[in-house]
Amino acid sequence: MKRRCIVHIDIDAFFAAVEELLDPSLKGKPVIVGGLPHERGVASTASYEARRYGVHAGMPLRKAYQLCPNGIFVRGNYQIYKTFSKKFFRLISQYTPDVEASLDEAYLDLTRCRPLYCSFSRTAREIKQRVEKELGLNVSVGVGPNKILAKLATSQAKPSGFFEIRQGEEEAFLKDLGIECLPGIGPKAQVILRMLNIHKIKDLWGLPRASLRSFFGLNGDELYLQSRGIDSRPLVVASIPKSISRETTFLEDLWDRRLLLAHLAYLCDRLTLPLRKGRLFAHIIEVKVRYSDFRTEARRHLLLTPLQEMEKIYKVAQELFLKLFSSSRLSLRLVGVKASDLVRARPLSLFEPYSERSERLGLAVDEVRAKYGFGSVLTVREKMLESLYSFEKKRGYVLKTASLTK
Ligand code: DCP
Ligand code: CA
Repeated sequence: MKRRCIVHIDIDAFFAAVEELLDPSLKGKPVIVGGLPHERGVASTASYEARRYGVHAGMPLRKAYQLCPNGIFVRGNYQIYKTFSKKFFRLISQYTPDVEASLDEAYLDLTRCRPLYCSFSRTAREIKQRVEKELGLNVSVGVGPNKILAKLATSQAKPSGFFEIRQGEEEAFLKDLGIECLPGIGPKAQVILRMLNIHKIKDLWGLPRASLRSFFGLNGDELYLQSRGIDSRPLVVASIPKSISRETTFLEDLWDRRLLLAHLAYLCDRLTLPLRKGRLFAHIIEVKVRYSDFRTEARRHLLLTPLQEMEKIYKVAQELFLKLFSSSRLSLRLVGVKASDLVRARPLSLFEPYSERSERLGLAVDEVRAKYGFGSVLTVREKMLESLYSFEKKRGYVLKTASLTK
């Protein structure tokens, strides 16, 4: 099988590093996040300076205070950490669609993107530099042919370093690492193995697979492979939703075509927000209406080139809507729009000139809205809703039943 290129990237002392970024006077000091010294509870993390005193995540705050009375204790703010985490994910996702991420660490599989990069090492280093520059946080990066080796490489790189395991170096890298480095070895397994005089990974190589299985059951098999740096697990990539839809029931049945289209435009606008966020494009746009007699009808359009842009999706939706609306003499109770058959990347069209303009426009609008609220950028058509709904700068128009389904 072709050697894979997995990059593992982990933010150093994440919560503490964010606190230092927010308050630079904390830089270089022992920072402990999770609560004040006299409070119940445990430390979420500690800066590397505080770790020198023996403080670590999960330690009761009182104990942390005993070890490090000069420490700066902060309660922390999860919402802020989450914002950094999202930015982190966005940035690294630019390098490959194959990303498995949790709060402050991620695996990137660059294998499929080989044609894009002349050197995986150089790209991995570039990712590290960009994250550090754009987030303002130090990260450690490990590169290897699978998840376990990449992660072990990162632990060698900590803090703030870069470590790559090249082809043929696996054995030399593993042999002198302590057995506690392997994720499959918890405290209990450590006790058993140490009794057998097994302390380093190379000591494990002498044990037959059957013995490991007799000690640890199925985990024994796992250990056998892990200790040899063998790991064929694929990345667990965030799944793509089946569809995203937005619909609303009107305050009272509506007949005015211009107002109906204003609703439709607004729903399309709300719909494209999660599309851009998830870097998704829709192959199918569907419009649904419910007439005043409660009959519901829908029409869909299959697109050859999947769409993400608000103006283009609205155009399709408007056409579908008008077909439904003009075929009935009834007023409407509800209108909705749905995007489905979602894909992560848009194939380039042979017949249209390639342009990122409209995508960039969408992202720019998102940025303004992130700063000034959803209602800060609206089209003239959407603004017609002013006559019906209350308006909040942060959320935009407050529809009666702005339902959200994914
Ligand atoms: N965390 C927590 N409780 C724990 C462990 C971690 O709340 N018991 C939070 C705080 C950490 C964040 O998760 O900042 C990331 O966890 P890590 O294990 O990656 O630890 P750090 O990023 O703090 O340090 P480092 O990765 O440099 O060792
Ligand atoms: Ca971390």
